[in-house]
Amino acid sequence: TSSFAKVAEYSAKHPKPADITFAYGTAGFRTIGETLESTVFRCGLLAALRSQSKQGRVIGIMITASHNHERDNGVKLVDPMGEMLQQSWEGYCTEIANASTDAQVVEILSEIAEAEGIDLSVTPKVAYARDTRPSGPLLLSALQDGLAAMDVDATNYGIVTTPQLHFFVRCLNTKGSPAEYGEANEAGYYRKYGQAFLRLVEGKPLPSTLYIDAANGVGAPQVRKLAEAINSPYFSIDVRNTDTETLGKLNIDCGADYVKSNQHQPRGIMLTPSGRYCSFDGDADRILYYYSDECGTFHLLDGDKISTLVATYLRDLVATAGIEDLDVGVVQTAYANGSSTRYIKDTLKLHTVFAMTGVKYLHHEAEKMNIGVYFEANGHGTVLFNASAVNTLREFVPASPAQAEAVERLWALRDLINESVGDAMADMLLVEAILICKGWTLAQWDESYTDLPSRLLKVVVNDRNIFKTTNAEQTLTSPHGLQEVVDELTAKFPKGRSFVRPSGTEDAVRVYAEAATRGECDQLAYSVAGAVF
Ligand code: NG1
Ligand code: ZN
Repeated sequence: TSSFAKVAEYSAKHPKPADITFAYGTAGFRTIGETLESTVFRCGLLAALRSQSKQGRVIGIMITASHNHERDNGVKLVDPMGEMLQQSWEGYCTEIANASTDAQVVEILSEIAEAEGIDLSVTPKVAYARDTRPSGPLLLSALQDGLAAMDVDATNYGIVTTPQLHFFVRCLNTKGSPAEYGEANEAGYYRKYGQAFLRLVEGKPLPSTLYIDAANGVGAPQVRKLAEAINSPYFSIDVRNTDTETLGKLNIDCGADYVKSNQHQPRGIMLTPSGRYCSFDGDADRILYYYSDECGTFHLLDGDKISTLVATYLRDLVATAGIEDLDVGVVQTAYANGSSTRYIKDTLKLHTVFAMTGVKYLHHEAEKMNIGVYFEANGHGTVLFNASAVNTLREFVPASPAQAEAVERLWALRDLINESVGDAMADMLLVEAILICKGWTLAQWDESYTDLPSRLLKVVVNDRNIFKTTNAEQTLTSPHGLQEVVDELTAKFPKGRSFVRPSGTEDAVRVYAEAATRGECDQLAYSVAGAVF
């Protein structure tokens, strides 16, 4: 059709590598950066179509590979409210990425337009950005060709964090509505979160400096801008691993993924007792805290600890406010430490559910709760207030100044949350605000429960596609008989828990194990890995 008149010509500039099959997975497309040119170009086309299918609402595109190696890159689409792309469109992405000719690309666009009943006269709108990776500029220009081919009204946000791009998309699409989310630019982002943070902490004792490991990624310049905008001793930071220029530094020996996998501090950070530390990942959508005790032992405060801290604080505020019928729930994945799950159920007495790995699954479960707190153990997560929670809060009439203050704090907390997606900077301010309000050190926060020793292993197999799971990915249904072996091995260890699942982002199978002691946990992990291999 004439709507796609320019597509074939532009597409010819970005031929698909013949030997690669691309797949839109949990984190969009992700592989060696240089091989993604055609895919990113085609994502531009598809984003345009997606925008037209949403009556011209803005669709986001982020070029990043998060915590993965610097040579990798990736691309994902962001839906109008800043959430991950609707699942039914992931298949379209995979389909168009693998079209072998330019004519086929056009054909697939036409087919989707027809299948979805898309009005092609609508002007498509797209907002896009990238992280600091060296392949970023190449992929960005491929994307711009895709947008030009579809006459998209496009906004380039330059180099920002993944959650900032999600935020901008949501702001653009709610502008002028009662659900207006904020101003769709960097200053608007820093202002919104900075102000909400200060509303919560004003008048409380000042915290000590927070050391931030920015993974030599995009979080480094952005968190400095955040600190400038907040401009308050309540947010005194020292940012380390800020070199986004030198090749070979991104995520190497630093960043949230490194700290979580290795259970020790990153390069560039010396731990002293009572010091406060956190790490972002390469695109600043994950955060973890850690500290060292007097004996020099490393303690990690992971996504589960953040989740329980936040859920406890919210639960207590709801109770203080005297609001009934406002339930706080927690969504976890199977990677959540068993101690955290037990703590949420038995001590906090909060509702908790397991979702599949990948934030979109957690997000959907959290939407079903009044106030849903969701975090992956690796530090990716956020909090959602659903429509009924917002209504309840709006209509609630406080009966005392203490109740009124608690309600006020709940509103401020909601403003401090990036509801579109997990956000290292927003989550950091959230944790900081809660710690300041409670007057807690990291060690005091850590006291709530003790993690069981755990181990996550990556096993490279011939074909990970033969591994199929059920029960929120905790039980294998294929290959035949393997789950029985895992069960037998697990039963040998006190507090043993282990599961095997194919990675959604890497060509590997992951083995997780936990048990009462470090030695038993490692024995379990390695014996299960042996059975998988
Ligand atoms: P996969 O590769 O499917 O295990 C990893 C993380 C997820 C999520 C995605 C997206 C673990 C065990 N898995 O998924 O939690 O963050 O990457 O980045 O951490
Ligand atoms: Zn990330």
